[in-house]
Amino acid sequence: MQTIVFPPYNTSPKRGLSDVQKKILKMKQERDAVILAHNYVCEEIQEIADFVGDSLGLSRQAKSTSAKTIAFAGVDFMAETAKILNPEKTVVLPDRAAGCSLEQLCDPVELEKFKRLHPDALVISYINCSAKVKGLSDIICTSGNALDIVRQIPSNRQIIFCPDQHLGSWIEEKTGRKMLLWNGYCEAHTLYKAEELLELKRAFPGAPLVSHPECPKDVRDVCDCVCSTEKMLSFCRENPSDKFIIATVAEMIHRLRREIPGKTFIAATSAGESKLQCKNMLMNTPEKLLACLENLSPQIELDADTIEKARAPIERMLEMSK
Ligand code: CIZ
Repeated sequence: MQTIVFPPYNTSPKRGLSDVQKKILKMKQERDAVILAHNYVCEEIQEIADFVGDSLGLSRQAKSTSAKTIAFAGVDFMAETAKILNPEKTVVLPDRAAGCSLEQLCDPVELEKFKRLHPDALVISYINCSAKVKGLSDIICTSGNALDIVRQIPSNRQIIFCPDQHLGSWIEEKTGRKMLLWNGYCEAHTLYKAEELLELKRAFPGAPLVSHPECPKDVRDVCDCVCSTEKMLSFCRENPSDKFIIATVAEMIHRLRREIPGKTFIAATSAGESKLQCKNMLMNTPEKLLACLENLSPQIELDADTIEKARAPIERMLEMSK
């Protein structure tokens, strides 16, 4: 087994910014832009972003920014969410092809048909879905607030949960609530094998194994903590261990190291690789971020009707997770 161990972060001496990072910061001023970056993008972008976080934190930042332009380093549904919350602003994404398997596995036409079979059910959708699917939903959630949101729904109300079957089954386990689950999955997190993770635990005795709820149940069952990326920070900060095995997209470790510099993080292996990668998040390179700021392209464009329909369930999520 070949794995990557990220030793404690060395905060001093700090290496200087690269030329492209400096150019991005200059162009950001010229464009009156804010750079929002997801926890899963590369370290070079995380280092210079105005805010690095999960979809919930990023949505809150997108809603409150006064900048004219939002440069979103992440995948398309995240940048779309920023646009839905700020239709008057310019929202750019470094690579328009950066999508998400969960989004692709939930076709709005199919969801509409399914809703017709269960007309009284409430639709809660994971934020990893298209703007059209958001528009067909009653409430959006993230992995960080999903438990909280589901617990607020009256127990006699049927829930359709889409698109992630694994996040859905984790919510069922934690809340004791049965839901109608869509059958989507994250093509990255489903690459983990429970056996490989158990082998890592044996190789690093005493290091808690932390995974994301997008992992399948047999994988989650061998973990010490299952939580959203944001909660991984508080778990690793508060837990007395000085070493953790992290089973989510490996770029998450950059943020963990920066914010918890005294500890060591081990990237969990997946399908014969030394770490888990998300091919869509990897499309966010510093060069493409610079180009999208320079050209104000590619931009997120959504029609007014899609924005209006998708906005209400996102706002509902923000209200329910204050
Ligand atoms: O909510 C998000 O941003 C995702 C995709 C994962 C997480 O747990 O932060």
